[in-house]
Amino acid sequence: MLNLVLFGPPGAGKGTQSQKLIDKYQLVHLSTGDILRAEIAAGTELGLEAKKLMDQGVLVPDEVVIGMISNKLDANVDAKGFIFDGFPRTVAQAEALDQLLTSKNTAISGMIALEVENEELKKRLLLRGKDSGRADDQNPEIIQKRIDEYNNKTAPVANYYKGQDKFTGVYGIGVIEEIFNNICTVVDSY
Ligand code: B4P
Repeated sequence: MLNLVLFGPPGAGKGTQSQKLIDKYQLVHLSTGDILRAEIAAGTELGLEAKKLMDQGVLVPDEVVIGMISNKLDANVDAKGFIFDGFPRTVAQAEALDQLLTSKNTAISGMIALEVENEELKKRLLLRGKDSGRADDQNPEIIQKRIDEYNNKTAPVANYYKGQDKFTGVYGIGVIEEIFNNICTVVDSY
């Protein structure tokens, strides 16, 4: 199985590149951000709780997102592989993901980290905020909070995969197609 973790700060291009990877490698896309937004749209209790946190730019509790991923893995037993987009975002989530995959006799093939400087991230998110309707993309202070959450809680996840010799960084500024080709070179080496 091909199981990819697509990693990077908010606005690095994870969602953008995931769509292209799904088409090329026929993987199931698991974006915790998308799953949470679907819960919000459906007005579930989980969605209402998540919305309060997401609108402030802070992470949703680990047990909530780990439970969501576990359900999605169970619902896709015949998948050729998965793209984990925006997950794991804490070391606890990374450990839980390893356990879930081990119980299914599979493992992460590798983490690909999109590397983009802060100023570019802010520019992209504010631009998307103009027509996405996403509250967390419209306010520079909330965007900064998301970047701070990333630096404090999520960046250490890279070391977790470096420790397993599964980490590769890819420069994430430039033409989307060229970044995609660089990612594919890494994927094809697994
Ligand atoms: P996410 O939905 O994961 O959102 P994100 O970090 O903003 O990244 P996204 O994938 O959407 O953006 P992309 O980089 O593709 O998370 C939102 C919130 O949900 C979090 O703040 C948190 O509260 C919660 N959450 C989600 N997962 C969680 C977890 N595991 N644990 C706890 N909480 C969790 O793209 C950004 C923009 O850049 C786009 O407009 C795109 O068009 C543009 N872009 C992409 N590539 C470009 C390029 N090369 N050049 C120019 N622009 C580009």
